[in-house]
Amino acid sequence: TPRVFSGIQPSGNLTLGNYLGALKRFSESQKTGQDSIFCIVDLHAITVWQDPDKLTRATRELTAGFIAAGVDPAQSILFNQSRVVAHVQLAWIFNCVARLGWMKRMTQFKDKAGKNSENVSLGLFAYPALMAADILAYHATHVPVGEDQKQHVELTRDIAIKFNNDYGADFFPVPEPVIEGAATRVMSLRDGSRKMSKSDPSDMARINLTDDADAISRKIRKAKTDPEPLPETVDGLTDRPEARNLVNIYAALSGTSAETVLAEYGGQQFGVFKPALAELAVAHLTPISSEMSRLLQDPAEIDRILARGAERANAIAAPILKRTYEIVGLIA
Ligand code: AQP
Repeated sequence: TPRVFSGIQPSGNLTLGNYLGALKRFSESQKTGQDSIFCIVDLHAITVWQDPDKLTRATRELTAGFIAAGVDPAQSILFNQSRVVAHVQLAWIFNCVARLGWMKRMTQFKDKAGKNSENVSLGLFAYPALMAADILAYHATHVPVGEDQKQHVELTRDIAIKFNNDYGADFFPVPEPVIEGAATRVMSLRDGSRKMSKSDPSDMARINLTDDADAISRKIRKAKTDPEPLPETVDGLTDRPEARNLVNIYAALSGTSAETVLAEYGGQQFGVFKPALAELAVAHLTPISSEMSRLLQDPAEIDRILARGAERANAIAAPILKRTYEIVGLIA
């Protein structure tokens, strides 16, 4: 049976990229009635040092973000990763299955480590093995993610296949990345060649889900663009990364395609398009941010939601972990 798993790190402010690439699609996949598990991956977040109080706060904020974006914790399972021990236990097994060479090819590690790779945490390097454990601990089959996570899901597939081969067991399903929609890779508002990211030092580069209407409008108005009007067709967006990004954001927010957006705005100046985009983004995002603030007024309730989610998650993962140990020959 199909089962969806996906996670988001509580590593800062949720961005429009996280919303369009992940959250919005999670609530859509839930509507199809699929069995879905959503995880706040706090153990991934600490691969880069996090202030402890901020991490706790970001975990609750992200929980509120999931719910405000439409994930129903009574239907889907919503919990924080560190609460379910199977993730780390399975990650160790996968550290022993994955090869060093596979890890060295991960572009996210190379991007995040930069030139200083001797000095980053071992956890940052091993991150994809933990991510494989997150997914496979539930025998998940579908992983909705943004484009940036595709390589990690492919590594998860390699780990599942190698484990099954190494132990002659047809045990782990080989999961599929699900990357669809108009905005699978939302780019920075300041630089069309870099993805919009929670941890970008420039706040003007991203729209945060908690931004108010003024901030959203200002960031869109100041977004980097070229001086040309919008093209009539999507072919005209080639080599215009900033224009393409804004058109894709408009398409994703309005649930249409870039073609449809250009049918309306092709030939128009950014002076016309940007205010329309700002209005659309404000209409879409401000109800989410006010619902988040409302939920955050009761942190104890958020903690109860996470605790219940973790119990349900553990009930699925614990037997899968036990069977994995037996397959490996560990006395479980
Ligand atoms: N710019 C983006 N466009 C589309 N999808 C995106 N995602 C992230 N950025 C974009 C998707 O959001 C989900 C959660 O991502 P994550 O928290 O696991 O970490 P990330 O991919 O590394 O995202 P960030 O925002 O850039 O975080 P930091 O700055 O902490 O590294 C994933 O499904 C991801 O694809």
